[in-house]
Amino acid sequence: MHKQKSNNTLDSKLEAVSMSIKQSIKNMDSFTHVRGESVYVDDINIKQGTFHGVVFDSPKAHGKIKHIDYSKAEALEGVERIFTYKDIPGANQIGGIIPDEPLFAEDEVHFWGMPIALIVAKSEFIARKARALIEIDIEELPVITTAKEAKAKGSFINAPRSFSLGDSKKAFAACAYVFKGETFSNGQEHLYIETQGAYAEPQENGNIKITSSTQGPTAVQKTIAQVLGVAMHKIEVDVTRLGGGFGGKEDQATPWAVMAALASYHLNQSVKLILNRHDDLRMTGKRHPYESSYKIGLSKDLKILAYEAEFLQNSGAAADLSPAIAERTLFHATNSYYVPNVKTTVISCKTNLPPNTAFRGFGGPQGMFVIESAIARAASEIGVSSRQIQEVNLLDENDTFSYGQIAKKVEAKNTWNSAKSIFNLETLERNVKEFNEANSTFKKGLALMPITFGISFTNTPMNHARALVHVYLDGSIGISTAAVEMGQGVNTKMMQIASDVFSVPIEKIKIETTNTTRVANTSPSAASSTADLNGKATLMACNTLLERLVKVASEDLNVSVEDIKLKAEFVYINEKKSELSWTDLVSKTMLKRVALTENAHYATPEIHFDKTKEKGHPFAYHVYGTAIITTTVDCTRGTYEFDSVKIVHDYGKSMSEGIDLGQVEGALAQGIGWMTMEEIAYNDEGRLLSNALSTYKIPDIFSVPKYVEVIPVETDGNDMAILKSKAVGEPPLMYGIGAYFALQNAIKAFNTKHQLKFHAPMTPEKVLMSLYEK
Ligand code: LUZ
Ligand code: MOS
Repeated sequence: MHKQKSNNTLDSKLEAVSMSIKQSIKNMDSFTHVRGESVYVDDINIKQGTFHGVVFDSPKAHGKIKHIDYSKAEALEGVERIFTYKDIPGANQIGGIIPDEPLFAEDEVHFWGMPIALIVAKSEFIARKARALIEIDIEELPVITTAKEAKAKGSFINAPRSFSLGDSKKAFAACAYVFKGETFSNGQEHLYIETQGAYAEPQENGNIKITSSTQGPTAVQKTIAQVLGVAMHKIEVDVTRLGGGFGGKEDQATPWAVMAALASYHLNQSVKLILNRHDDLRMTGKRHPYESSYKIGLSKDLKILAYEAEFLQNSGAAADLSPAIAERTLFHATNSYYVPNVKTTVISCKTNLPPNTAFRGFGGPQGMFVIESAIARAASEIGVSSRQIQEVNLLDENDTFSYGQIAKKVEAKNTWNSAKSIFNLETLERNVKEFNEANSTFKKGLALMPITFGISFTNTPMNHARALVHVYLDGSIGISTAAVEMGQGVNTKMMQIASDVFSVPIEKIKIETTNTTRVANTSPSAASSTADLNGKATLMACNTLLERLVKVASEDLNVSVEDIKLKAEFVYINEKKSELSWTDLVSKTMLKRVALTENAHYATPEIHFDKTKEKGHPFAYHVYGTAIITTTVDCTRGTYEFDSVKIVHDYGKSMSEGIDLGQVEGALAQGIGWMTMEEIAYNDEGRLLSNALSTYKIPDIFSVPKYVEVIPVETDGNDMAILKSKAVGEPPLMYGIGAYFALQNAIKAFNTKHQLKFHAPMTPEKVLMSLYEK
């Protein structure tokens, strides 16, 4: 408690200091990135004698394994050994939330791409050749690929969850308008540039060190220990950085690390396992497709009085993180709107797809798409614009979310109104109208997209982190946290914090690899919370060290502690520079035998949630914003461009403006991709058809918006955010939802007979069909 307090006062002291570096700070990883020197798992210098693994996976989506013949593969020159479930000394189980997922299939397969065996050979090439020699006989069972089919057959992951507020049934009776409808949003491939992979090295006494491309080093450590049947302390997991994660490595980096560790355990040799792109696309889960239905009720003056929705989540063949993702869908089902009567239900449906998993937004985007669809439908039926309905229902201070949290420091109306005035919405709308009147083969559409996103792991116990800070004899600093750098710039933010506290340049600070022996029992880097949780812990550890150093300085200089400050690598007494430098102070502290190392633990205060009542205060705070998206559709071809995306975003008080802008731009492109072009396709047999970049289109330089402008909304910031700099990883992805509705508006301008569709992504093919539907 005491530490938390001093923490807050220091927060405000630091504000002035951080102003100076926040504008100019670059992502410190970019220096090695641009020179090609950044190290990923595949770049590690491997030990002599290292073996290479390739996974043998199921060629059918559902069935009983009748027979597997490994003999030809085993006989191939250079093949060392093939590992199956029979070689597992502990539990053949990797399920994180529910124990329903084997590492290797035993007698049944549940999805196309399900791992059955690991082939270990002298080279990856040989292992791959051996894989082609394995013969398998599967007796096929019925395949479920959609959530609706699963529901009809009673195939579920767990029990449904429901949130409710007020009395929706009663409220519908009092509504002037009531509309019902259905929506679909498809999955999304993470397409991290670095594919899944791990490198396991045996140590003495049966210990194993694993370098993994994971967002969750502890999940990897814990699961390896469980599968090998050994204590966690025998397993060390180390992460330098990831070439992208996006949620795809929160849980699903684990199996490959476990396989490498298992082979290394048996062979007492180093084993490297990196999925190639094809294998990665086929074997790993993606964003969950959702089939949903809604019922929305409005008053004469367009107030949403009641909203009901049922979300069918296509969870895939095992739970993975699906229950947590389903929960976040409910948390964000009403997006930025206050709805007094709500009843939402989510059902995790078990299908024969690879287990779907975390993806930036974590079920939130799927929930928001449904209420935005309901609003668009209502607007079209009533004969008003969506904007009119959105605007009168925006969340206000002290409104209650359906999960019981009271909205505080709400910026929904502020960002909305700021976006309207700063970007001159009237002019933008007039331009669209005039363009559409003057052009018959090209049409423009415009949509507004407000966002409200809750920050914290919805599972309260996960909201904690630790930092281990060393000040070395020469005044340089080393920091270890649970934060995994995956391109989001978290390491740079950690450096900024230490640089602020000690007033030393960034060059004196090193962020160490994320390693389970230095920082243990960690939550994954996820939920947009990594900088907040690990940053707060880093701040606490640095503050404690600072207190100690200042005390030594006060004794040495014979002045009181209150008069001392560290500034630009010198001790200042009452704002006047003394002779005592940072380096001298550090060595004096050492000579006095005062500790120059500190470990701090941070746990988000105030948050709680009661899953039996489905009420509580799960989020430290919310992030708000509003985007205005304009598109031009080529009505001959059905192709489109996004002319501009203009955003007013709630950064709080950004501590790293360039990094945060990068997060907004990247998330926006990813959200637009999900809504408009990325089309995952499985055939009825459960085989992934979009299994290469030739059949799966992600946003490129030609398809990103021609113009993106992001204006920070002026706020006081929030003390629960690190240095008042709000979480920025996930929230802006949901601006992309506006792209879908901008396209519908352009289509409507061309074809008045067009019936609104809520079936994402809105690919050029679908646009073309809509343009000419009768
Ligand atoms: N991961 C998780 C997340 O385990 N819990 C969450 O609430 C969450 N939210 C967003 C992204 N990842
Ligand atoms: Mo996540 S979707 O790993 O924050």
